[in-house]
Amino acid sequence: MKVPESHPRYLSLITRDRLVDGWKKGLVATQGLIAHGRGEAFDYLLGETTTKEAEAAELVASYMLVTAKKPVISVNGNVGALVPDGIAALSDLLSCPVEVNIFHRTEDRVRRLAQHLEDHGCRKVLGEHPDSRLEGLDHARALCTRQGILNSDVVLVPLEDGDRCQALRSAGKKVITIDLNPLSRTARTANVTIVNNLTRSVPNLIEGCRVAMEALSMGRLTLDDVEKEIASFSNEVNLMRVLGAMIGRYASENMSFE
Ligand code: PTJ
Repeated sequence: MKVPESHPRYLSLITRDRLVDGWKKGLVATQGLIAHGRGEAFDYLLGETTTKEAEAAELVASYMLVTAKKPVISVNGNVGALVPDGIAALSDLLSCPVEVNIFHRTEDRVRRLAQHLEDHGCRKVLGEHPDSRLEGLDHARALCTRQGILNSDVVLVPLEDGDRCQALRSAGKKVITIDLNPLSRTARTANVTIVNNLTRSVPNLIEGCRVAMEALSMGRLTLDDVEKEIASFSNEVNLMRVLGAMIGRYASENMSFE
């Protein structure tokens, strides 16, 4: 069935189709479809929009990414299926590798995801031949590469697992995550949590990094400004505000179902 563009839930429906398509191609884990449903529920509460709290987190995340020495983008099945072009554009801008790192690991899916990312323009895709492990994890997401995640300083991990987020932090990395659930362990463990749909957030990050890089090179922004902005961001406070915004939208006396 082709979803008509006039359908009020067009965007949501084609996003589902893209994920199902990714599942049929062996990119997305079956469990990824369930995870997406949970994300959709939180997105509904957010009003399916980029909130000002998400914008604040995206700005700080962009600053962290453009000033990182060895940034890396970790990609799982859902991310690869939903935003491959965005991941390619962001990694290009940052000149950083992309590392396939999946929870429900099969070598076949890793290979398919790596090929899919390359087909969408990612120049350096790691993860097919892991040569190290993150300490403190007993599952496949521990597998990583020296060229990528192991020696990185800043890791962007959309749709992370809480325990790997903790393992990355324990290994001294700065972790940026994109997660629609502000209550998840990942959201509370990361240095910066962007509570937004990754389909909206990845384009925002590309623009945020582009603007920050240009401002830094033109001298309109200094490294000092960037460091101050990063240091003044509190993930905990931002998450509380997101929760407030979710509840406030529905608790308001002016609530309407338009
Ligand atoms: O490809 P694999 O094997 O690595 O598996 C990927 C999944 C997503 C299945 C795996 O990482 C997993 O089980 O994730 P969780 O623990 O279910 O967490 C997924 C989180 O992502 C939940 O908090 C969802 O709310 C959130 N989420 C789902 N879709 C989106 C999202 N956040 C942002 N944008 C989305 N589109």
